[in-house]
Amino acid sequence: MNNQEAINALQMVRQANPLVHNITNVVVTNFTANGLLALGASPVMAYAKEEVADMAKIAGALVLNIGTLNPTEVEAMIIAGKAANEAGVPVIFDPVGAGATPYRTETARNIASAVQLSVIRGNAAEIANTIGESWTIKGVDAGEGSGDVVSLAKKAAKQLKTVVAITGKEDVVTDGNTTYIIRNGHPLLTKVTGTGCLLTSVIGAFAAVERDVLKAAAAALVIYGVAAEIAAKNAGDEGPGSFQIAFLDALFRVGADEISRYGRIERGE
Ligand code: ATP
Ligand code: TZP
Ligand code: MG
Ligand code: MG
Repeated sequence: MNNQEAINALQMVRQANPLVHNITNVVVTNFTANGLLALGASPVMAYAKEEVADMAKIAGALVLNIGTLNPTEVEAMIIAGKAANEAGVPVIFDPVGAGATPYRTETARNIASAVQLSVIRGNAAEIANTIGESWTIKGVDAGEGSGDVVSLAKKAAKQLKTVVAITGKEDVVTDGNTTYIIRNGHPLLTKVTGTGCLLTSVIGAFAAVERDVLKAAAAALVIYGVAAEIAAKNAGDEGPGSFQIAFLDALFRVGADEISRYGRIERGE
């Protein structure tokens, strides 16, 4: 995986304009739809258990996000996830806040066992808690944890048989055998709610067009991080509000030139 392959994947997203079915949280719905549109994908949010299977089957990817979970929605997520599995549609999971409450932790584990995931993306605490490791978490933000994030990601990938992306200042993505470290992004991403959730949906857009899900996830991480760096340059001094808008613009404009110049993706151990 290198910058050129990430550029190729971005071109595929923009050409194919894949439908990304999101069952996500109420905080980030609008930002997620706008971010996917800016990137070049086609978002749809559909939640009713009566329609989620039909929508998931025709989508390029299904994104499940438990940020503001409730039992009705969780039931719909599992119906959608199983339908996507049957239709060969990749399922991307964001276990928002796993570890913060027992209900969230149990739900994250239930979804990960009921549905074959293609990618799970979260902070270190969320991934750790989803696989039964302890790691402290405060609400939906990663707490202090000890331990090696690369080892945690590999362990989760093997246990859940999926690609795992753990994000933070640096991002780690692995299928349990091959690992990449991505050193892009900007601290202002931590001051805009939903930037993690949108990233999970952006991984969905890439997984819809690139069958190698490890490459798809790595491409999404590097492009997202480069877009954040561009946005910070254009509007960062103003603060999170201007950054949020500049970031949507950067997802729309980011291209081969910036990715080859600023992309920092490395093979890990
Ligand atoms: P958390 O709740 O822990 O913030 P999250 O779900 O919001 O988790 P993040 O880990 O914040 O997800 O990842 C979202 C994006 O922000 C990723 O592209 C990541 O690389 C980037 N990011 C997070 N922290 C930093 C940082 N300190 N510096 C640069 N980029 C960052
Ligand atoms: N509360 C429940 S979901 C949510 C909040 C604040 C959004 C979390 O978004 P992200 O992308 O993890 O920062
Ligand atoms: Mg964050
Ligand atoms: Mg999150």
